[in-house]
This record gives sequence, structure tokens and C-alpha cells, in this order.
Amino acid sequence: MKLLLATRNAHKVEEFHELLPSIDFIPWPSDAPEIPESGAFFQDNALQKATYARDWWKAQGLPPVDGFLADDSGICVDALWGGPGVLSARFANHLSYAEKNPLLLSMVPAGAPRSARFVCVLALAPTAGEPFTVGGAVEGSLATEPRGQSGFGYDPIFIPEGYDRTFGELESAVKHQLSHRGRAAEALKAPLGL
Ligand code: ITT
Repeated sequence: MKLLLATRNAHKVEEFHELLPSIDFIPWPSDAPEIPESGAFFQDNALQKATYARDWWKAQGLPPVDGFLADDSGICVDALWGGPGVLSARFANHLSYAEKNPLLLSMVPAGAPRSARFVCVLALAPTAGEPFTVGGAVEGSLATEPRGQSGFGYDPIFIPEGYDRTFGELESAVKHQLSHRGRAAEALKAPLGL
């Protein structure tokens, strides 16, 4: 099965290759337009990205694929009322993650609950047919400081429930078993007949 992966995030691309190795993923071309995401919810954005990619691909007359897959995801911190959530990529986006992660931690008031979760919504727009979404989440807590080099983004500050190491410290195979994206990818298998 050939799916166009509607993302510019190279870390997501790498994770999808590992999570769904039987799928032949086609990357979003580097000269293609930015994929818009203007929704208020993970689901809106995932659907917007997948259907935009499908419409653009068709309009270009590019070789057919079986479908268009998009991921909208983020970290939701309870002490920040769910933020940065759907705005996770855009939070302080002039900063690197080495700067952004300590900044996010510093925004959590002393003594506040440190619970957080990663959420991932995947939208699949088949070449012909109705787009649909599946999702996954992982509960956990914020570390007191960034730890580990593995993964990407907010991984160094997130400790999944039942562990004492961050996603930045855990091996990618462990992250995939627990993660929001791993769970959403599992949920995609039945509808794709995998
Ligand atoms: P595309 O829209 O092109 O897919 P993006 O990075 O802008 O790329 P999102 O809008 O879905 O994607 O934002 C997701 C952000 O949430 C991502 O940039 C990270 O900051 C964070 N994030 C999502 N999944 C993560 C993970 O597994 N580990 C660490 N951070 C993650």
C-alpha cells in the first residue's frame, strides 16, 4: 500500500516508517506548498492536512497513491489548562527545543500538578472515499528538567506513566509501544486491512 505522508516534520516521517513498516510512504515533496493547519482541534487540523494534500496531489496530476495520511499532535499540560496542545509546534516557535523545553517547564507553577499527555490524531483521506480519523494518547508527567537525546520535540521533558525515564531517554522501540503516535498507528491498522 502506497500512502502520501502529508507532513513536513522529518521526525514524524521516521516514526511512521518504524510504526507501519509494510506501508510504502511517499514524502510530501520539498517543492510542494506549505500544508495549511488552521483548525481549533487536533482532528480538524489532521483532516485539513490530509484533504489538502489529496486535492493538491490530484490537481498536479501526480502518480496515483492509495491515500493521504496526516498527523496532528501535541503535548497537553494540565497545569497550563491543556496547553500548548494544538499549538505545540507554534509555542515559542522562534526558539529551539533546547530552549523551548526549559521555558515550558518554567511556566508550570511550583506545586502545581505535573500531569501531561501527548495526543495524536491521524487522518486518512483515501484517494476515493470519505476521510476518517483515529487517535491515540499517552498519559504521563513532566520531568523537572529536560533529559535524553532520543526522539524529538518535547520528548526530553515527558515521562510516560509507569516509567521514570523521559521519552528522550527511552529507546525508540519503547516509545513506539506506549506513545500517542504508536497507539494511533495501531488504530489505523484495522481500517487499512493490515
Ligand atoms: P506537520 O504539521 O507538517 O505534520 P508539525 O511539527 O507542525 O508538522 P503538528 O502541527 O502536529 O506538526 O505539531 C506537532 C508538535 O507537537 C511537534 O512539532 C512537537 O513539538 C510536538 N510533538 C508531537 N508529537 C511529538 C512526539 O512524539 N514527541 C515530541 N514532541 C511531539
